[in-house]
Amino acid sequence: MRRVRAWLRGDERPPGPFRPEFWRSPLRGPWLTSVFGLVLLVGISIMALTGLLSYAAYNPRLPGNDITPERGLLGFYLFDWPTDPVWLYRLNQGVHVILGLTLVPVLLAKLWSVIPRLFSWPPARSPAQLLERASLLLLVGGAVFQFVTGILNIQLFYVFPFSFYPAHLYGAWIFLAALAAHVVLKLPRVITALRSRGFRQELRTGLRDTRPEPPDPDGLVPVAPAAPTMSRRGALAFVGGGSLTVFGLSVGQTLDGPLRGTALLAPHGRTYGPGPNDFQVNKTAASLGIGAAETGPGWRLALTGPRPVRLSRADLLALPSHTHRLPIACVEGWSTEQEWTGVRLADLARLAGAEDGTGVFVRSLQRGGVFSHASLSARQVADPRSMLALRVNGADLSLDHGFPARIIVPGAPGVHNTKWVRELDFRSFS
Ligand SMILES: Nc1nc2c(c(=O)[nH]1)N[C@H]1C(S)=C(S)[C@@H](COP(=O)(O)O)O[C@H]1N2
Ligand SMILES: [Mo]
Repeated sequence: MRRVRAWLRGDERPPGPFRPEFWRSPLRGPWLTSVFGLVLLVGISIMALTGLLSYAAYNPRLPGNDITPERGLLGFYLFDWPTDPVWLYRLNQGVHVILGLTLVPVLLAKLWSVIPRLFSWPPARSPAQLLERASLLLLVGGAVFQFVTGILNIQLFYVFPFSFYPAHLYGAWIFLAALAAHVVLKLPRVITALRSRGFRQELRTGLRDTRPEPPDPDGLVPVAPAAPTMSRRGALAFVGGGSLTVFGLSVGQTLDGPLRGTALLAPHGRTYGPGPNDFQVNKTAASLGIGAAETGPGWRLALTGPRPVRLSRADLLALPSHTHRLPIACVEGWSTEQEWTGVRLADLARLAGAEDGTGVFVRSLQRGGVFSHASLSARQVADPRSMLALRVNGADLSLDHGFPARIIVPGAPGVHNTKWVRELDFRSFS
């Protein structure tokens, strides 16, 4: 009892990880932590930029597109997402997802390198210190939360009890605020630490000459270091090798083509359909209960506008058709480029009597869920490559790829390429 009181007063530390002697790795120290921290800072800055752009790409100001309508001020930077270059969203999302995966080993290494700080005792000596530690909770918790929700999402493994989009968006802002404070607070120490040892020199230092860094005020350097079993260069190679492995086994799902087969960590398997339709499927028709009944000869496309029209697939095939190679790029990081043939959205708008400059609200046969509808902007409708696709790679669309008709818009997120379209409702959004 007296023991516990002494711990609580801070006169004595509880045993185990709360004692500095517990942490013995001779590699821990401000230099190594700063190297990992710097890599993360650069990487996470790119993650933040691509993440916020990814949100803008949804054109969330258009009706029905936003999964986080209560975003308030956080939408301050939104802009009308362009259709050119067509690879913009593909690149953005590929970088966001693949870089995120690649940074995982670095994040783990960084957390490992500072873990003694988690057990510093007493937990706080002053209100200011308490505040600092609370901000670290947001920082570490925020980082772990963003990486875990992101990775679970690309695995389509929705085990968390909340919706991914708002969680990942609001989580990002909380994490970025904590990160900004952390960087401002730590920058002077990082600079000193990085100057304390030459990077090249460290890469030339083998196990035999590996010594602990000099004692530091933060207590990262062990007071009772064990003999090294790995050099700093070995630790960097280990973490870097882990990152390279993750990168090498995932990048193929973004690059597509022959490299698709190398994406062993990609969650979606490898074959998807017959012949020309053999490319990645997001959700299959069967999984949504869409079958021959509603997609068969009785299917009609409704064009809603000043002059409503109903068209069969044969009617659509008789209209002027256009063919373009365009990507489907999913928010989950995979992408694929295919040759699509169909009718221009702008032609369909004119057919429905819509004025120039109208957008379109697209409805799918699929009922319910965020995929059952999407708004496309006036700019997207006006692009001559935006189409209601009927065929792909010279064959009819397969049911899984959206037969009888689907949307293909250059540069749009995959989720706006609505499959199994039943209605195009041309409207002015401004
Ligand atoms: N109706 C409907 N359209 C949809 C989807 C869906 O689940 N339902 N998935 C979207 C998403 S998230 C992507 S990435 C693309 C994938 O198209 P694909 O399955 O033909 O490759 O379709 C989009 N269109
Ligand atoms: Mo997607």
